Amino acid sequence: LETHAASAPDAAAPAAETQAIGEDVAAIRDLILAKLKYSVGKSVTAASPHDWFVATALSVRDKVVESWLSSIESSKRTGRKRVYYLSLEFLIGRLLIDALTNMEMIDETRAALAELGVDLETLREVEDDAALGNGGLGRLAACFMESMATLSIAAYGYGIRYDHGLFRQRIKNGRQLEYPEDWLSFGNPWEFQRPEIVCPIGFGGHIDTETRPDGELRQVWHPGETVEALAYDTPIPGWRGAHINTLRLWSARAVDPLRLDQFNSGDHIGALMDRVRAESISKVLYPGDTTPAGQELRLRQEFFFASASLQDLVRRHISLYGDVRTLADKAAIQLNDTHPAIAIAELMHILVDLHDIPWDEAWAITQATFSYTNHTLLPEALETWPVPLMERLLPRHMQIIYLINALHLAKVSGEPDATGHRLAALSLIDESHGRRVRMGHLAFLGSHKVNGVSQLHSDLMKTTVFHDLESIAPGKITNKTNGITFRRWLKEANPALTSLLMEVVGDNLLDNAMVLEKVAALADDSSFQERYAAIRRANKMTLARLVQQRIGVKLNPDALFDVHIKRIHEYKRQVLNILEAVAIYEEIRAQPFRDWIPRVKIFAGKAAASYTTAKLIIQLANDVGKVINSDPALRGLLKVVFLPNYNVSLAERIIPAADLSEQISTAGMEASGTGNMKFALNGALTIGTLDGANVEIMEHVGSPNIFIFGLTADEVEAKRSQGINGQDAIARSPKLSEALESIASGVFSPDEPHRYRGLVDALTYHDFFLVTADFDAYYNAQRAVFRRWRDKPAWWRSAILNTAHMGWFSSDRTIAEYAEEIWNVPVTPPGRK
Ligand code: B1N
Repeated sequence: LETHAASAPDAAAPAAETQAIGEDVAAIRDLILAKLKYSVGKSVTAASPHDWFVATALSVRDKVVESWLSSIESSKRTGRKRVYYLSLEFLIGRLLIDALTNMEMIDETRAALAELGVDLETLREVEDDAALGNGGLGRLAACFMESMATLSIAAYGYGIRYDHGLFRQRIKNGRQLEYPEDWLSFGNPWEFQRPEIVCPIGFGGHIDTETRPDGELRQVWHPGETVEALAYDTPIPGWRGAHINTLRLWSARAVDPLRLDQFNSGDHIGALMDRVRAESISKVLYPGDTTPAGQELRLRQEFFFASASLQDLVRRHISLYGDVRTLADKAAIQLNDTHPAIAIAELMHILVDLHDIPWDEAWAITQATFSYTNHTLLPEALETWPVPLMERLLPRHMQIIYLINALHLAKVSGEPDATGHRLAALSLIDESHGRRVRMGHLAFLGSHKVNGVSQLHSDLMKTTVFHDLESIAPGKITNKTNGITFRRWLKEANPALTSLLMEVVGDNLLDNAMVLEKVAALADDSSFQERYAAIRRANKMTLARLVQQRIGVKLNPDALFDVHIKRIHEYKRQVLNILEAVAIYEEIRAQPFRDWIPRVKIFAGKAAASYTTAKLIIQLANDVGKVINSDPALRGLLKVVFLPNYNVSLAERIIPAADLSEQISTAGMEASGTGNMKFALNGALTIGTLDGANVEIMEHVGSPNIFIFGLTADEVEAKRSQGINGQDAIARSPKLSEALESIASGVFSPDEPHRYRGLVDALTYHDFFLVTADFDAYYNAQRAVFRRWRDKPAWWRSAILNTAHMGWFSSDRTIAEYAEEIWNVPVTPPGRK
């Protein structure tokens, strides 16, 4: 008896826990069944996987909503300062696994579904990606939303609820075809329509001048056209579900659903014209902007969501605090690039025209409220709008911009170095090719802080586009190196690796990523290396199955998986990688029995529909793959695959299976990169240039554990100033000239031998991205990769050290820096609430 009593607490504890989990599982199972029946309207026997997905999503959503309402209530009660993240893009991906993970319900839900004979992995796959973004900028916004919730910041994301997200890519005969994406066709279980939250958005019209009771003049804008912005809210749970924020996306609709008189008089289509025109604003992500109509639609999108968001947050502020003049104390607005920069003029319009705040005071409030993140220095991506278009679409905002500019230029024109050249560089209006409004300048002037997204990029901002503005506002530019959420990019994408790491560092890994450093001590431990390598092997098997299913190519899971996945762009230099593949192909054919390392080159990525060269690069990758993959002389030693329709979900599959991460942009051109961080965290070694955040990744993982090659940003600038002809570099490199020659002569395009003539000519005579200049350095870096790969303990040591030293790249760290240095809001780390 005594023995029994003494041992009882130990023995009883796990039993009680198991029982609690058992109860949870039963409760979750019953809730899913109730959702299936009463919300989906299906019986167990008739339910499709999609029905089960909706029932499961609704059941976890109940828990999310519970916590969401208390988060909102608590922010209200405590009078906390709110952060508003304005972004034209949120590249969210799927939400089921994310919500289950952050609500810490995943194991119980998997078990509950298993009791019902349903596999959670199947449900995961039927969810459509929310692809409301193009690439890194939109994915960053999604990672930031998750980290802001995790750190209990009272934050709102504001954007557009596009009916159609990023196009679906199909590859036909090696060529990219674009199809509309239709993520809402089966409904969206995560969102709540808010029919009561509707903001009128004006366009065009005219301005009257009125005299106020106090004798001052007031400008009154009478828009010629009004559309409505309708709110849809999606709750965003942070890690452990302790705090939940709102992503509010606006959908456009006409004030009147149709012109009834016109309809009844027989003009059924004409009666709907206004509606079609209004709704086109939130129809598609990134409407083609090669035509004036396309450009105008893009500007309408930008103003539509900026104005709706500003009206909404000002209304909230006034209802809570009664006085718009305290806005900056209670609200921080972050502009995700210049796409929402018109919000600066909109806030001035609200303060000055609608609330009678004197101009100078309004400008001080505006600057104290806004901050701006720049994401690119590429001249073609710096937004400018033709003055005539702005005057027609937003006449009052154009007036405001002119006044901001006049006061700004008046301030600097008194300075001794105020030459015409300098004033032209500082002006909000670019006069060099037709008069255009520089949105970057507007965002800079209207903000108290401006940041770049990696140290190198922030430094370059000061010497290039913002050189002159920085000189009149020293210290305004700061750096906030990007980060990624480890909940999605470690735990959800690579659960096996996460479990292994937690065995070492403890189960607070996702609360404080810096504990990963503890893993470094095991980098040389052979049994740890074996377990780490076995997880990679399993992930590669899974990916190989997916590749076989999707494109019918069989991959050897023991080959080195060399992965290049991102948007297709000349500066990202997919061509450099393809050229190396061609060079290796020629070598293996020439010397088939050297001890080649089996290798798979994996490409994925979308090209903008109007970007002809990028589409040709996709075709080249596919053409090269077709020839290489079917050449028996290679005996499977080299494969080149292009996986269609790259998106967040595909990235979650590919990254945990990668051995080598390609980050090979021309130095100085990739602002940061965030894919680079996802790979290194999951233990792929990077082959890369000293560009963007690669520089900081090298500093963290250690230069022996990353393969850096090529010209630096300074060298790129120097080289370009001497000319960008590639002939010398080609002449010096037999491997490069041979590879270019075979591509140009049609070895990979026998059906159209001259298909790549133009591409090769451009590299030869006008190589702006310095592919030819960097080729030999890249080729040699790839040989260094092979040497490491042959030495397996050395390879796994480097891989483990990459994982161990990537904690700093958590978006929790990035967001904590924004909170402290830009927003002035407190953060509460998870795990100690
Ligand atoms: O933003 C990412 C960075 O990691 C990437 O290096 C950077 O290229 C990317 C116009 C953009 N910069 N600019 C854009 C997106 C859409 C658009 O219409 C520009 N995207 C980036 C996150 O900082």
